[in-house]
Amino acid sequence: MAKIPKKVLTLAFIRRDDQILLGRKKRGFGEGKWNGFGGKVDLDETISDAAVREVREECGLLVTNLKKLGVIDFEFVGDPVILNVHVFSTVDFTGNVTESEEMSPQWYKVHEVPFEKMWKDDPHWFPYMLDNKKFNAYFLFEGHEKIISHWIKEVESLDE
Ligand code: 8OG
Repeated sequence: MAKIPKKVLTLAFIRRDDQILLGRKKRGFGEGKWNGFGGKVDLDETISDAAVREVREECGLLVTNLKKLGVIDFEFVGDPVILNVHVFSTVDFTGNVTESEEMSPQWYKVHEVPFEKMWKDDPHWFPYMLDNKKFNAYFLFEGHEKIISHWIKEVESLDE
């Protein structure tokens, strides 16, 4: 049987008191949507190294103590590639929040996260992430705005 190609991506969230740092994506995949910070893992780096690098590139902060909280697979009807997104969170960072070519960052109160301007799946798994609960999830999209099926479950541990 043919192997399903997976594209490994990072997605990191930074917390401060009752706030979470989100960025409005200025270009490319998910343009206009608010999200955490992340992107593709390079061949020569670990997933968590990629997560640190992407945060620095996209909002200027140097993060440490990233905790992996979730792994989500996204499938799109008609596309053989599965997006395998590794979700991290941390409260530890140094530096100043700066806008980048890719992201316009802004702190939001955790109960004021703008789900109406985010990916449709986010309201399903944000509660786990915001509660620091580990989870696995799967979403099947038709286009970029419609979820056809999904599952989500809390887990004891996640593979590194
Ligand atoms: O390199 P690029 O910016 O294209 O990477 C895509 C980023 O978007 C990466 O951080 C993973 C993240 N991402 C998806 N799908 C979804 C989604 O449905 N919800 C959220 N919150 N993030 C997503 O690729």
